[in-house]
Amino acid sequence: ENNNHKNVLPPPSPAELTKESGKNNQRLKLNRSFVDKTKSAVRMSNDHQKEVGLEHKPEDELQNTGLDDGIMKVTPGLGEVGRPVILNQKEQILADELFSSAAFNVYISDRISLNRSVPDARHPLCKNVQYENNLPTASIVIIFTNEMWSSLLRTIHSVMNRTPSHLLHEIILVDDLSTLEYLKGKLENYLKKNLPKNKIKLLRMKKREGLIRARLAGAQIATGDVLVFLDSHCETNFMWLEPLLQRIKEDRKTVVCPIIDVIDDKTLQYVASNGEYFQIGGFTWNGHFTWIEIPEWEEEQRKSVVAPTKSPTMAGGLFAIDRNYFWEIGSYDEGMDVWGGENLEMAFRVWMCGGSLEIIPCSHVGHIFRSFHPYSFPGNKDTHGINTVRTVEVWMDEYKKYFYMHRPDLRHVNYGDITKRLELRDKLQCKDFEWYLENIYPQKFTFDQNVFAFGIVRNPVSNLCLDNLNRDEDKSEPLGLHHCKSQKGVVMNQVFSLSASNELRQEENCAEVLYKTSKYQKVMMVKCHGRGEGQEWHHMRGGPIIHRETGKCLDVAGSKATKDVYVTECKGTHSQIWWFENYLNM
Ligand code: UD2
Ligand code: MN
Repeated sequence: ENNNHKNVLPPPSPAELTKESGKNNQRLKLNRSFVDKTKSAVRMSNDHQKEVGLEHKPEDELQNTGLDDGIMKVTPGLGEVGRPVILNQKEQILADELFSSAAFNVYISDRISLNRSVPDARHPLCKNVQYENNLPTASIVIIFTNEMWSSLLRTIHSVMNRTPSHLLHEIILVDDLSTLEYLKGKLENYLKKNLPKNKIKLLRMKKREGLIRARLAGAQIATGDVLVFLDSHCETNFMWLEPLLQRIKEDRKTVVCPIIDVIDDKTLQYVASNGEYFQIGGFTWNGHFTWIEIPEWEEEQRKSVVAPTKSPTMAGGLFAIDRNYFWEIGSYDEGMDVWGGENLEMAFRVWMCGGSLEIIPCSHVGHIFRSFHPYSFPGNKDTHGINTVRTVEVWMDEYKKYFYMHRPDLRHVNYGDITKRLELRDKLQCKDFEWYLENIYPQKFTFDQNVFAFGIVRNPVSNLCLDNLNRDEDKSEPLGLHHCKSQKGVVMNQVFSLSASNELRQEENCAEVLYKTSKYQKVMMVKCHGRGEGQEWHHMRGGPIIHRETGKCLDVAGSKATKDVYVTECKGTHSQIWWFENYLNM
């Protein structure tokens, strides 16, 4: 697995956030086990069959229906109101075998009605919001490559079931060269037979174009007022479309996103929170999308918890945009292949060129977040990386150096021709990236801004440097030591800052002493909380790095390369001396 090729993770639910970490904290790493798999689950075991009116199936028949053949095997009642489905042991084995073809539990998906109901995921206040009668109409563009039959059709049916027909101009399906047999003739027939002809268009790509060019092709044939893009494994919620259209009617230069609810990849549970807590989009300097908290000033500015909320970036899959504005603002970069990076590109472009990007809390759409890609990447290219190079080269100005710091492997990659995109930026007279950071994402941490010191952090005697040892930055992991790397700028694991608020930090993670009892205390890298406390460190050029709360010093003694680092009693020994690569006068 390519470590740089991370999938977009689902936003956290409140249940995932511990009480302590509270609202100020960054999200914890996704923990799929937070879903209570037993509560209100409809079980597919024999003793629960009466409950859902399921007739007994002999074992050998079950064996035969394991295959994903694009045939629905619906059990009435299963998964209704978005409830999780729990399989018995035998079925779980069949389901596990199918899992890799879809990256979600397609065995269960095939057994849930295409018209299943979902829980109302909206904040109660949304029920009082009034929408105008004459809203603009929508062209819903759904792109897919080898999507499973049941998830694709459930997406389409959920749109049909929960969208007022006068607002639904059309659904445009774009098949990005699927090879699954049932997505060919059978799909055409199904649509003809079961869906209103005048509302459905099906477009087939002649070669594998990737999601960016597939969306462009769909947008080209659309004729509604607004374009709405959806992934091919979604379920729309109550009144999902009206709030999006309303906002675009008020301001045609706003690109709007629903809150994306989690449809659990293992149980197909539609996870509905109380609608109050959600996060907005950010990015990391290594070029990935990430969920961030709503900053205080935005909470104040938006007046109500259900009012449109400005977001620096978006996840990418689910959004609505005025159709003419989509083309005016530069649609997509058609030089981007397969998957990844187009969402940050569009977010930077929209903000920098005079538009805005918002999450509309009263609009909810569920999405199956998958932990790997079930489809191929032609040529095995890191398309996320290369697409992101195109993005940083066009939009990030001198800030691209931070990206390359993390991705030295992409410094000399062939990313194709970007002249047209640079011309676009010029033509639209867009603002620069510094403006974007200052005005749209001022909370974004930059290594060398508002810091006392930054760069690699060396203990001269041992020639060991602080190093995150490539550990998972989304989890709390110990801080480590490694031989100092000599090459400047290609040492992302060893770049730290001593921030103006006295944090020893890397991107969104701060060093903290968590176990305050033992003699050698480990230092953990955890999400920065900005409150000082256990995350406050003091340091002067060439002196010790002192943890304020415990009064102890970072020490290489008792440790060695590629091992964790500790704090010990401050003794003024050589093992407690540190130099940052750069000190700034502040
Ligand atoms: C997220 C977005 C996705 C896209 C991506 C970054 C959400 C919920 N999803 O990843 O829309 O912005 O980040 O690029 O925000 N597809 C094709 N051709 C391809 C590859 C994919 O048509 O070559 C389709 C695929 O069938 C799916 C959609 O594109 O309907 C998005 O792909 P994904 O679901 O694998 O992406 P996801 O949700 O991990
Ligand atoms: Mn998706």
